[in-house]
Formats: sequence, structure tokens, C-alpha cells
Amino acid sequence: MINLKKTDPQIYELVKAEERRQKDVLEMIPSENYTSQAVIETLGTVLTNKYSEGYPKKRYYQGNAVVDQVEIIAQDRAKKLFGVPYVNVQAYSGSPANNAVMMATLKPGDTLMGLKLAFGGHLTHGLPLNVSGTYYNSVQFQTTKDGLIDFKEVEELALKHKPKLIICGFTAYPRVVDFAKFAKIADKVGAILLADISHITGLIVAGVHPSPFAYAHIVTTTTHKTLRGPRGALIMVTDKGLKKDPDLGKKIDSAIIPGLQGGPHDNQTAAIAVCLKEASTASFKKYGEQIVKNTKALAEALHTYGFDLVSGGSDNHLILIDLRNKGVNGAVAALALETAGIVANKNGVPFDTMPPFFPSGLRLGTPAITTRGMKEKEMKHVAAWIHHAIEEVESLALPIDKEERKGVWKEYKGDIIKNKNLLKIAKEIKSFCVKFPVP
Ligand code: DSN
Repeated sequence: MINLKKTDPQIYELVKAEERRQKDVLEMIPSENYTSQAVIETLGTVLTNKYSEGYPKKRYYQGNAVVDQVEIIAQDRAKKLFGVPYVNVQAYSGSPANNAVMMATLKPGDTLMGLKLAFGGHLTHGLPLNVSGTYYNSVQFQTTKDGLIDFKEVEELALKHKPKLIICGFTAYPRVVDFAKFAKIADKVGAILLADISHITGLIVAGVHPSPFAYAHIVTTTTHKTLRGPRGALIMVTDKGLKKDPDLGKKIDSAIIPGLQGGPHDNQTAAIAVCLKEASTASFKKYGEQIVKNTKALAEALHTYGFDLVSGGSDNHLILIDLRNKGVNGAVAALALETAGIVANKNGVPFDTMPPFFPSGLRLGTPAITTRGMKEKEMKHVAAWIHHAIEEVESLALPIDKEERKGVWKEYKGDIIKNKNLLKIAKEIKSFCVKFPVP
């Protein structure tokens, strides 16, 4: 980065600071990961200079002979890896990808169904504040008290509202997604089934999570979570999807451009191609398997410290802790953990009575620390650190009253970031992390 250092030392220093931060802490946000140096190099290439609206061999601008080859390689690798007949690699990220699917399959006012955000769904699965919940008639399902998809409710709602699109695949769901059950319901009402597998793509590639490709009509995924690529997304149409509507691929292409986007980010497309090559290796499969082993080991260890895990454990890469039995709010816990060198995120739990900024839970994931080479043995240390960090803040209960909470939270924040025991854990974690280099 010699040029960046010379031109803009301020940004250079910030990039270096972030590099150090990512090395020194346990990154445990389940949607984050460390991408390879090959992917990072690709993002910083001259491909960023090009405009290429349109699709390979059908562009609105000249000079795209090279970009065409890049995009075709990305498409072919995705088709091969996932066994699909159609893919669009241009969506800027997961939310635009899901928006494109809605634009391709629905008219404004049509009905879609998805899991409520507060129960582990995503913004784009029909949240009333999101475009998916304002332009379309969004019917939302939730989970049972145990945090499991309530298929009885899903079926009842589907039969009553006859949605044109049903979305499954979630962001804070620690259990296997039963794509076959969703497909049965979608087929019964003639709906298109969209599987948004963003969180679990790496696990599906590794064969440690059931695959949606025989069941869904459309599959979307971000490329930067367990798939470990650059930020970006894939929209795939399955054989079942093309059978239902042979024009589905064309409709998605048109929804991306001119519907929602302009020129694709060609450096990102190239980096997606690189990540797909990496994902087709034996070592990627091992990494995917290890994610699940690590999460199970972490869940078991947390359980022994009395943590209440939503659904009782995990089948995938993430754990959702209901902190109410510890008397600690998710916001307090997340800040305590960050101070201790463990980066996670506060999260709602099923039937949470607290607001999204002060939810009752904590979401933790193992993909990034698995990429660093940590295994089951290390998960025991991680659980112990989490336990000790939460113990430090067990006396810091947040008031229910909003105004009262504001003042108390400000005071707690100041105390937490200066807490000597938390800072001591951060030091231990920093030296522990040296043994597990980032890619
Ligand atoms: N923000 C992502 C996550 O953390 O799950 C979803 O888009």
C-alpha cells in the first residue's frame, strides 16, 4: 500500500488500524469472515475502472471483451459449484439480490411471506420498514417459543393469504432450514420458493447443511459470509424454477438492470470468480465441516456455564443466546465482549419484549475464527472468556423505562470500556490470536 500511504496517510493509517483490530480480536459476528489475499488483491485491480452495463456479449458500452470473459467465468463456476442452469452475478449485495427477485416475480401489492426480523428473518424478507414490506403485501410468520420454525403457522398463513413468493433461509436461526417442508407448502399454494442461503452457503457447499437446490425455484446468497468471498451476491434459478417459469432467468436479469442497478462492479465479479474457485477445493469443504464442529463445541461449553441457547443449541455456524436468565441486556453484553476482545452482536430473541437497540440476546458465530484455524479445543477457551466477560456485567441491569435507560446506559458504557478485568481478557485474547494468523 505504498501509494495509499503517500497519497492519503490518514486513510492508510485507518486501514492499518482496522487490519490490526481484525488480527487482535475474536471476530464472532456470524455474517463476517476473513477473505483470502487473492480475493482482496482482485478487488484492488483495474477492473474497478470499467463500465459494463448489460450482460456478456450484450453490453451498452465498448471495451468489454475482457470483462465479458471474467463474468462468464464467474457464472460458469457458480453454475458448476451449485448445479444450477442459471445465475446472475451482478447484484451489489444480498439486499439488492432479494429486491431483484421480488421485482422479477411480483407486482407492487402482491403478497409475499417471510420470517419476521425479530424472530431471525432478514430486512428484505418482508419487514414493514423495508421495500419488501412496503411495495408488497407482506405476511410474516414467526417461530415457536423454542425458536423453531412453526410449519403449522407457515402452512395456515400460506393457505389463507396465497402468497406469490415464500422466502426461507434466515439470519439468526441456529437450526437446519427444512427446505423440503417449505417447498411442500409453496407448491401447495403455487408460490415461488426463494431460499436465501446467505448465512449457510459455505456449509451447503461443504455438505454439512441440506441443500435447497432441489426444492427452491430461486436461491440467493451473499458471497462474503460463510462462502468467504468479496461483498456481493449470486441469484440462481434452479431447474425447478425454470420448469415453473422458463423466463425466470431473463426476468431476473432485467430486474437487476435496468430495474435496480446500473453498471456491475467488475472487480467484485472477478473476486467472486476467485472465491468460487476456492470454494470448490477440498480444503474449503474441511473448513465448512469445522465450522459446524466448532459451533457445536462452543454451544456445549456455553451450556455448562448456564447460558440459555435459543432452540437449545446449534446445527450450523451460529448461536443465539437468550441472556435474560443472566439479567444482562444484549447491548451491555456486546459492549463487554468487545472490550474483552470478542466481537459479536446484540440480537433479539423469540418473543423479545425489548426494543431492537436493547435486545435480550446475543448472536455469535464461528466462521471467521474457523478460518483462522481454531478448532474444538479452542472453543472451550472462547466459552470461558465469554462467561467471564458476561460475569463482569451481571450487576448492570438496564431499566425498562426508555428515558431512565438512556442515562444509565451512558454511565454503564463509560464503566464497561474501562473495566480492568475485561481489558485483561482482551490482552489474553490478543496473545492467543497470534497463534491463529488471519489469511
Ligand atoms: N447483516 C447480515 C447479518 O449480519 O446477518 C444480514 O444481511
